[in-house]
Amino acid sequence: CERQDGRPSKQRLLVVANRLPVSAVRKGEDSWQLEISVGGLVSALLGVKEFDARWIGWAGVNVPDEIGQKALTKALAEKRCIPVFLDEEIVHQYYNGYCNNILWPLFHYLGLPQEDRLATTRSFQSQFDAYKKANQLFAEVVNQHYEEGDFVWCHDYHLMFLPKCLKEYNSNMKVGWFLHTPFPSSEIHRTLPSRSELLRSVLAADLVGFHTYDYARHFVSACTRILGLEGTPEGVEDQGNLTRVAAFPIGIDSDRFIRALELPQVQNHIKELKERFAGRKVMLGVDRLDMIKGIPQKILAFEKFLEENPNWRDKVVLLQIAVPTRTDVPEYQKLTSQVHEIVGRINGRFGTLTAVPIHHLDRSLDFHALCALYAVTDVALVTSLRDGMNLVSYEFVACQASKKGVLILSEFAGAAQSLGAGAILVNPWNITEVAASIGYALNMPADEREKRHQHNFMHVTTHTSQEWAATFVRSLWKLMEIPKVNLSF
Ligand code: ADQ
Repeated sequence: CERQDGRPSKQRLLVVANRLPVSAVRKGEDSWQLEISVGGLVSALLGVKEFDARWIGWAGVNVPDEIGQKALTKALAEKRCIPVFLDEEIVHQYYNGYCNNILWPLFHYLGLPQEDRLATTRSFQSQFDAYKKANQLFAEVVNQHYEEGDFVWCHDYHLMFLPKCLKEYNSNMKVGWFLHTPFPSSEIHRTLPSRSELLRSVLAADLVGFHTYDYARHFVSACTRILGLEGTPEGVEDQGNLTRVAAFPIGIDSDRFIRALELPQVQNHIKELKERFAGRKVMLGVDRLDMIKGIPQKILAFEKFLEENPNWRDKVVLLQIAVPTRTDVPEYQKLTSQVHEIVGRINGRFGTLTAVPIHHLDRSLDFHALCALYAVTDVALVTSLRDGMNLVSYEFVACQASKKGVLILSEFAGAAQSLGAGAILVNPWNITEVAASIGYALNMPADEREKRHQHNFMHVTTHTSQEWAATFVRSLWKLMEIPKVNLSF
């Protein structure tokens, strides 16, 4: 499909992320079943209609044989996806090791698990080598599929080495890189043995994006302090080249949530939930079961609230939906048992023969059930210890047009910068403060709830995922008109 001037009508976009937006299950030697996985990044990019996008990433399975690889490649092509094949050892060292055991906790200010500290220090170099090797494999696949004029958009902390690898293949390639987690203070980043190599590699991109202005500022100051480069209002200057650095706050496809509330199956769910919890206020937590989400802290704050407010004990219920992730990692298994232990203790302490104060589910909910839950909630509790943005807070607001419930939100989630004026902001480490906020939220008068909700609803429905993706790609486009500024004379 071409325009009159001979150029294709839609800009081609190669989206590169560690995981593809589908999960693959092998059904036979040469047959695969694919399921779309729904998540923040997937729904954000599905909304980008003005680009001709293809997705490059790992399918999440080990496929050692050629027959399997060919069949999977063919099946994925129908979904406009291109696989990167990684063997088990690389996945172990790159994904479980360097990405999840080192970068993820570090970028969320959590440090390394105590007992792992020395072991990780010893294996650091081999994990970083695997990380670079994996990024190189991604680059090879991108290069094979790249056509002159394509934009390449790399995502997240798994692929910080990718911009450099891509530019080594082709210095004309237009490359953007976006981080979905926080970028920590330079004082944290400088503890990484590979600190300089990672920064220099990211700087090879033309455009570098973060959720908030603070994360962008931390990145620029890490480049200044660690690499001795100059930070400018537009970005970072490295060897005569200016790399643009900016904030692009992500959003959700709010219409999808608002429309879903009208569906009969969602309405039925809502009716059932209202009957089930009649006479009680509903508080809700929806999180991946991860240390960064502050689930134990949230539950302890709820316990404190019940302790201090006996009159509320049979009038409120906390529904905590926690989808397990990284279940093979001991630290995550420990977190699961810790949460179960606290929930059991509190239910034993405050439950009656007919009702318990906390319903904790270790699983994922389907989209319709999730919308119904959001709609019947009086108070949502998002108590992340750190969170790049946090889309759950946005999803809750989108589903609250009739109820106008209250959002209690961690000041350490990126969303605090956009929903702060409508939410009650808390320090999740301070359970006394969170408990007091629960009381405040449950007793909040209708006019204050209305005002706070309107503020957040306006933001969530106007700063959508589609806007986010389109703004990032348009900014990359603009840089094509103003080629990467060469400041050396
Ligand atoms: P996550 O850490 O996964 O994302 P979040 O932004 O809250 O966090 O997105 C989670 C998504 O998974 C939401 O769409 C939510 O509905 C869904 N989800 C979570 N628990 C669920 C459950 N039990 N059942 C069903 N669905 C569930 C990372 C960063 C965030 C950043 C996003 C996008 O850590 O800070 O906001 O990427 O950039």
